[in-house]
Amino acid sequence: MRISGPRTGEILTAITGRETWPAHVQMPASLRDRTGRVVEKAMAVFHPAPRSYTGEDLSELGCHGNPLIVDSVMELIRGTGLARLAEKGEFTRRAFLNGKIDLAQAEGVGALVSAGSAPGADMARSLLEGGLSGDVGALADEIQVLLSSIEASFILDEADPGLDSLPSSLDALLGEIDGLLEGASEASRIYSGVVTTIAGLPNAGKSSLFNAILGYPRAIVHHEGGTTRDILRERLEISGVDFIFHDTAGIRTASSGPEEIGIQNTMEILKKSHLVLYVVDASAGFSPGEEQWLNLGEKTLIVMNKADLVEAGQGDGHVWVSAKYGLGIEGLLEAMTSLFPQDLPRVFLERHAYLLARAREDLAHCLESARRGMTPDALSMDLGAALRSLRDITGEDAPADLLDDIFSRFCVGK
Ligand SMILES: Nc1nc2c(ncn2[C@@H]2O[C@H](COP(=O)(O)OP(=O)(O)O)[C@@H](O)[C@H]2O)c(=O)[nH]1
Ligand SMILES: [Mg+2]
Repeated sequence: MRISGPRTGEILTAITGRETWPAHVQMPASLRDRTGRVVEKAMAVFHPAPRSYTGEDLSELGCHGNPLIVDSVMELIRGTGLARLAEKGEFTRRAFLNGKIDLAQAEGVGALVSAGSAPGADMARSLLEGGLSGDVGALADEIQVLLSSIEASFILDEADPGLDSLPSSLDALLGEIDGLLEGASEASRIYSGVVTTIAGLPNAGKSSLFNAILGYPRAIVHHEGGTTRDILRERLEISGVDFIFHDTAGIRTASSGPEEIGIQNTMEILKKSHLVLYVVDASAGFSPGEEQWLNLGEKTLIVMNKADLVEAGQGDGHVWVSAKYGLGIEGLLEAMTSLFPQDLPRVFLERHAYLLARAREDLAHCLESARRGMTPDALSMDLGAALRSLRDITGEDAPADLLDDIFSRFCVGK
């Protein structure tokens, strides 16, 4: 557990009896209550300001993980009357307010804690280490240079506003932002895990495909329609992307009882899906009216199953497999992973993507205005707006309610 704030040293002394603490050195410490009883033998380290996570005096106590012991140590600290429980994200918020990290990096801390996949954790770590902040800072600096030369020309008539080279500079900036935004929406899926639903008519072979992908018989397969009613869920990492597979009840309208409820559940999960594997029995082909079930998720791959029973269609844009005989599964997995970027993008949080897109809009508007020969005044307004959006990413002058919103999603102790 961590203690931070100007009175950290006093608290440490009160609970350990030790008067002086060497900086950044871990020491064994007996934590005692007021009667002198040892509550816990802990390891303690004192980080004096400013070389600490929060930038203030900070101490870390390592104690045994048993919640009973943790509670009694917390009680001991609270009993000094010098401390209170931290709010959600308060350590990181203080680190931000004391200039140890910028807002994007602070968001990286939160993202790291709640990442739903291994690549998600990698993206969060890069954010925390300042990857995006560096890119955004460089963009902002470039815009600031353009803006400064235009603004200088307002004051000094002879100063060159640099309008000749402005369009090419703006072009380059737009390209850089496009590069950052590339794959951003897929990245947010990769971060949390790709919600993938296997859907199709009864008996298309959905459960067989689910089993073939997982590599073991997870779901019951039966020649009778309506076998699968509950949604089965399994996570599998394929080429660095976490897919969360759902095997569902076959969709058909003429159904009742538990099967009908199963189908309602299927519709719900379909609408929440990032990827739908829509399975068709190739020996039967598409049924009339089946198109309405396609494209309910964000992306859809049509999987023609039972390829062993028919001549495979060539170049029809569908993926052909035989789930029963495990044929074509590799190709399907490749088709799935190719829908997601292989190099992890820098931008995976909505707020960053939104602000970058806004900056892009202002720069594009500026470029158009420059080409139409608009006044430097109009150009500087666009550049100023773009700059503000970029500065919002790293949180310069961030309003308190934005900080509340961001840090309230953290857990206590971060
Ligand atoms: N010939 C053939 N039969 C298959 C294939 N995949 C599934 N089946 C059969 O189709 C029937 C329905 O399969 P199932 O996976 O339960 O379909 P679901 O209702 O869509 O989940 C079962 O009898 C399976 O053995 C395949 O690739 N080839
Ligand atoms: Mg099934």
